[in-house]
Amino acid sequence: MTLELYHSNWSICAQKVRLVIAEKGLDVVEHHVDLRAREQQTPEYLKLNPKGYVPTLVHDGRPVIESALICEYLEEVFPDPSLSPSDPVDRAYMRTWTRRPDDGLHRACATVTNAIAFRLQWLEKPADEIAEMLAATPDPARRTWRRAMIEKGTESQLFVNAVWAYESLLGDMETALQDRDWLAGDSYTLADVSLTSYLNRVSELQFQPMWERSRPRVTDWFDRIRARQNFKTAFGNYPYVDYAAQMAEQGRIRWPEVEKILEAA
Ligand SMILES: N[C@@H](CCC(=O)N[C@@H](CS)C(=O)NCC(=O)O)C(=O)O
Repeated sequence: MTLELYHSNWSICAQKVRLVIAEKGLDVVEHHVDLRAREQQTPEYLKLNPKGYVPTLVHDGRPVIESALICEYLEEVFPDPSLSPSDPVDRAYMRTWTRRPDDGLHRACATVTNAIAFRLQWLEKPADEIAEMLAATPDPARRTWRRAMIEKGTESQLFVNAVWAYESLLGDMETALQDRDWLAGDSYTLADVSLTSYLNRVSELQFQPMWERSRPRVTDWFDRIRARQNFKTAFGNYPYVDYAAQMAEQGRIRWPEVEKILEAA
């Protein structure tokens, strides 16, 4: 049996899958995909993942794509230790959390990250390189989003919407955690796995006041999440020091804008 993971250290979706791999103690052969060198767009990689994204899991030669589905797949094939409730209704409830990234949270996360920090990496490049990258983005919605990130950054309405999406998520989490330790019940499940990297990203941007000021349950949840061994493995063993420093520096500069957006919510 061979498990292979195509991933990148700083990819939110790859972090999610690494949490499951670490929790279940699985051995994987790793392939690091350099997203900045656009290795995800090579014909060989597109054969595995036609969307040109990381992560991709390959199990005995057969690819599984989409991080939420990869997590469910690993849960199904390697059920110990369990990361889902035994009751079907509880499992359905768990999935209301695991689908949240695909319901808009992932785009919100990419928006805050790019509008604040990663756009600066593009702005250092010559205009014709930016134009070439945009022209090579076939999906017009994605192309428009990329252009807005680079040209407008936090001035874009997309940034405002992304901050509100986070605010709404954190409110829902605080409510859910009123009467239980973990998002989908008394044990740690894929619901908790699914949201970890999304909160971690905004904490990399130094936006923890979004929960530390007024959401004690989320604060406690995130402290317990970070104390887990799988978090230390899935994040700690895969550093991205330069990007983390850029996110922290730029996030601190932009925090007053975020506060204004939150006041207007
Ligand atoms: N829905 C996909 C999203 C994957 C995704 O957006 N991956 C990003 C990194 S977190 C990526 O590979 N980006 C490369 C690109 O946009 O070219 C999943 O959950 O796996």
